[in-house]
Amino acid sequence: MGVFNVAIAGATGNVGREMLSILEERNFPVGELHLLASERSAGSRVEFRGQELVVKDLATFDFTGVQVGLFSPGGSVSAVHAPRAAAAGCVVVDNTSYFRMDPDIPLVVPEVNAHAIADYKKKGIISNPNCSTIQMVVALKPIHDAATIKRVVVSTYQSVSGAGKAAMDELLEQTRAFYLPGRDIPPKKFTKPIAFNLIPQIDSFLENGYTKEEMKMVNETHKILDPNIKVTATTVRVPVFNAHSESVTIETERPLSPEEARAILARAPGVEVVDDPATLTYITPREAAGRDATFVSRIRRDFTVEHGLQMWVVSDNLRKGAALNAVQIAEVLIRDHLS
Ligand code: NAP
Ligand code: 3JM
Repeated sequence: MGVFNVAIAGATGNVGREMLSILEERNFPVGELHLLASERSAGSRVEFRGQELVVKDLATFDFTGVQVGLFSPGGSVSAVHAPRAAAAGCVVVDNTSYFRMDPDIPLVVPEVNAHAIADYKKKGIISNPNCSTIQMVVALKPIHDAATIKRVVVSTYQSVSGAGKAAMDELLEQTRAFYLPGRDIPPKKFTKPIAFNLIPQIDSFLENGYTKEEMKMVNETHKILDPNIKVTATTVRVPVFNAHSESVTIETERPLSPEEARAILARAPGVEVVDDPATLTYITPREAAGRDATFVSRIRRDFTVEHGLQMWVVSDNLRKGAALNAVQIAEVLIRDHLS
């Protein structure tokens, strides 16, 4: 396999910077690397493999000769520039929600539906799912294969890094100000103070009473895993810097004991089971941050239904929830389609 010219749009952001680390760590066969952002940070310098690269303005960048685009510049920006890159022959892996439900654009988690990547040919764009969906479907897939999931009830505990770098600063500054009487840092990225608090709203509200983030989990799970699974979600922002946690309640058609589920999950790709109540062994977001796996703990029976399971699922939202999943998609793309 040769090398591929790569562009990262949104390279100065939380997801973009993680993309750079992951390309480096996984030794992705990068030829030329173009770092793109808004005109605000054009001209700034970012290091890759020990070399300083100058950030360029996405708005004026010509994608001719670039084979792979890793995009996370926000939905309205991808809406304009992902099709423009695709028209120049660059296959885009887009991290925003903008194209996810387009029937001609595959929505991919490689452990679950890598086969869908072949559909990139329709529009030259592949969508990366929402962070909360990705880690949930990685853990649901092996259980669905074994016992057919009928219904899922999920509540999330989502870290602030998922809302961008300014949101991380907001948590840090509000936390510091908490100890300095008279210094109040009003919310900007969030609707309410996030330090020493939690907020049961992520993204905007829809007419059905759910938030967009909640409906992303419902609709994206249908598209990636199975439209027959009933899903209801409550998504909550918590004062954690990195890694999302989820309480997932599952009802299956066939019986599956917690012991069987634990064994199935232990051999599932991308999953690490961390589960032994006797030794207080379970995962927390601080332990999952910076790691690649989707961690599953607290696997137990839900006694309120005939065939029910409960589990606790944690993963680094900037890695498996965004940049790592996108790079894994790009790895399959170059191996199976562009080589
Ligand atoms: P962030 O830390 O705020 O970074 C935003 C990035 O987008 C920066 O590089 C910024 O460049 C760039 N940008 C903003 N406006 C732009 C424009 N008009 N033209 C070109 N570049 C522009 O946010 P983030 O956490 O990295 O998230 C970025 C996007 O990725 C989100 O909006 C979301 O759609 C998506 N996302 C997806 C997931 C997922 O689950 N798949 C998770 C998190 C985020 P400057 O430095 O020039 O401002
Ligand atoms: C995660 O364009 C925007 O306003 C970005 C909003 C956003 C999204 C999204 O809808 O693309 C912020 C954080 C996501 C996402 O992954 O769905």
